[in-house]
Amino acid sequence: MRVLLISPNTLTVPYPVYPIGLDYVAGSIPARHEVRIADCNVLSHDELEALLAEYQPEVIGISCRNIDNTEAGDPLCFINRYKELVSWLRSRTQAILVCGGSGFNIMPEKILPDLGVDYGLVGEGERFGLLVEALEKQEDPERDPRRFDGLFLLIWHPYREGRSLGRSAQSYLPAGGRPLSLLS
Ligand code: B12
Repeated sequence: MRVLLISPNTLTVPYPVYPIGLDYVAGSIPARHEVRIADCNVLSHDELEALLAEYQPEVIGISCRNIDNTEAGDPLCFINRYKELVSWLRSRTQAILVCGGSGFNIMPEKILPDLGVDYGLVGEGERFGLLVEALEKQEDPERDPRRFDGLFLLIWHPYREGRSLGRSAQSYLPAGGRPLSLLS
């Protein structure tokens, strides 16, 4: 499959950071898939648009590293920017959208439905490759969620084509995992 991993983080305080988490996610994807990383620190909006048109990704992973800047004196929240990115991507691609990252992990049960992505992977992204393989085979990850569980949880909210399929988002608690309230 053609996979695009996007780091939308452009925060420059205290300095721009390399999206190293996406390297780990990329490394989990078997080599026969094609993977590209788009770091918005160095890629303009127009360049991202051109990349989408040329590459035609089938799966897009979005890294939500920061949900806010944790600055009491000058607070910034980035959730709306992620939402805008998701709707912009939806208007330009049919790709399956997957969210993850350290900011996302803080409250995935809130962020996932708010963004309206197709899947959210909670915890380490090294299981992303399993999800890509399942999607390629058109398997429904919901049928055997234990395959994707490590120490953490996999949750998803099956939105397609901008609409909810009417199913509730699911969460699964493997042994040793932390509890997460089910989405409604
Ligand atoms: C090191 C660090 C820093 C360093 C970064 C140094 C550098 N050159 O990279 C410094 C001190 C500069 C820093 C600054 C900031 N940080 Co900081 N930082 C961290 C820390 C401790 C580790 C980050 C890291 O590198 N992890 C290692 C990588 C490999 O892991 P990862 O990115 O999490 O990626 C994994 C998963 O998240 C997941 N994943 C990631 N992306 C994706 C995408 C998909 C699709 C999927 C499926 C999975 C996935 O898979 C990856 C592999 O397992 C985390 C806390 C933590 N323990 O995670 C905070 C943390 C990321 N920082 C945070 C914050 C807020 C900031 C600042 C805004 C603080 C500030 N006001 O200055 C700035 C922002 C900087 C910027 N420009 O963006 C918050 C973000 C959460 C939030 N509140 O929004 C965290 C989580 C701390 C916290 N608990 O509040 N930070």
